[in-house]
Amino acid sequence: MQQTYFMIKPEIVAAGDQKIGAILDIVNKAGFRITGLQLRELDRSFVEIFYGEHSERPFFGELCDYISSGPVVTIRLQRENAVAALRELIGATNPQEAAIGTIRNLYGASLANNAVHASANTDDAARELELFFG
Ligand code: FUP
Repeated sequence: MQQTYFMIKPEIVAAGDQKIGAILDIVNKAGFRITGLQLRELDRSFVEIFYGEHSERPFFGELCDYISSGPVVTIRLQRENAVAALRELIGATNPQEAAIGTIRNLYGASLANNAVHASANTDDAARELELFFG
């Protein structure tokens, strides 16, 4: 059974519990089991490590400011083929390009505020799970 890292971003948490519940329901109905979950505020320096692969990109500063701007929900998920299945369930990075019914299509506001994060591949999943869950 594979594990992956999933995160609900600050604007969704700030909007209230209903959206968190709705997103977790989608994930649950897709056959994922939640094996770890925390509501956390992330230090900017921690976010810089998490998004380290983007450190040279022009949006890096705003991305780190945003993710450290308020509480996020950090989640460990388990399922067969979890990494690829969760990426499909969340949809494209830009909500305007995300397939109908995906989480980013339903809850994402913009490229910068795209509701959720999911590990991009199995190496990232291992690194991100270690970072958040040890
Ligand atoms: P994803 O793996 O789908 O989360 O996408 P990326 O790793 O490419 O990007 C990480 C985050 O950076 C995205 F969730 C949103 C943000 N981003 C921007 O704000 N501007 C961009 O041009 C690209 C990404």
